[in-house]
Amino acid sequence: HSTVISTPATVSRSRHTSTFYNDVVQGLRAQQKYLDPKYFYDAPGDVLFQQIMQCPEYYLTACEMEIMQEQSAAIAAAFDEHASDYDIVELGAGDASKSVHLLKQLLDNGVDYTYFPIDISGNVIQLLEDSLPESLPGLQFQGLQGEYFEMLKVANDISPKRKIILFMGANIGNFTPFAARSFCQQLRRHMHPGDLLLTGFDLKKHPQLILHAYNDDAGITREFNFNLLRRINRELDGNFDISQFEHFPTYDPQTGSCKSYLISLCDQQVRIGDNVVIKFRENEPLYMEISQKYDPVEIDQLASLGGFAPVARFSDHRNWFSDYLWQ
Ligand code: AVJ
Repeated sequence: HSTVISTPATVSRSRHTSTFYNDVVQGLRAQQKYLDPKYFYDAPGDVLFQQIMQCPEYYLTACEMEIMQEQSAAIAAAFDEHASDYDIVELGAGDASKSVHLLKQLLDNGVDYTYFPIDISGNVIQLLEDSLPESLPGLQFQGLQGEYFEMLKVANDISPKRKIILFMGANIGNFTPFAARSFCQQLRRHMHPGDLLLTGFDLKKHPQLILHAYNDDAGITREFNFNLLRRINRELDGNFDISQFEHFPTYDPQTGSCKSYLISLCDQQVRIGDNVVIKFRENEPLYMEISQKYDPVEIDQLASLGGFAPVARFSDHRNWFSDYLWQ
């Protein structure tokens, strides 16, 4: 059991015509320069993100881990109350270190399901394929490497059962509230009657706590951001000089928008491959990522605008993080 299903080779073409290349060039040529945070997750990026999740400042992982460890029985009961004969699909599964508790609970309950972890990182999916047989003996699973909706269709083609979709780790925070709304609407269109969605939200809390989570003292989050520039240098033949950029995380407590930037420290030119030269002005920001924070009212609004009805909510003891079950 070790075949990862991934996007057909026609989609990832040679160096200068890949979607990665096109997205990077489009973002760097924009009036307000930006990069897509999904590209953080190459092999070194995966390692750095693992380290972020272990940072004392990055409370999100510990919060959701607590929810999964202590409330898996309640979550499984909610699944069975609102769905029957289902599989589990996880969008952005990562190392699945939180969801394994829930998966184990379902196995213990005798639920007959297949687990479909979906991730943009082929590296992550391969690691899961290698580790799951040991961590969860008897689990039926199929790793899917690629984009969420494309791979959700693949999961539905493989198995006709209803799907319970896990979208944990506050991954939804990587969308602006506007984009989160259209993501939820799109996701709902890819779901069938009787499917459920369990999604994790990082909640608004003291702004300093939030800012610190994205500005850890060891500088791992900074390295995580710089790694994307290094990836561009490596994979797209770029020549970013990392020492000429500064990591600048921000949090706006009013809107809940936590954004990180890399600030150009001087007027400079960056070359990508043979054909592209990007000019940066001194102090010009390169927008790297949003990690949106929500309050419960905003989450209920998002559910209803997305076409979902809230079913249950599971929170950690400090009420810093919630996993919502929607139908
Ligand atoms: C994986 C998107 C949930 O936004 O908190 C962590 C990524 N970036 N530190 C987040 C991230 C910087 C993370 N998500």
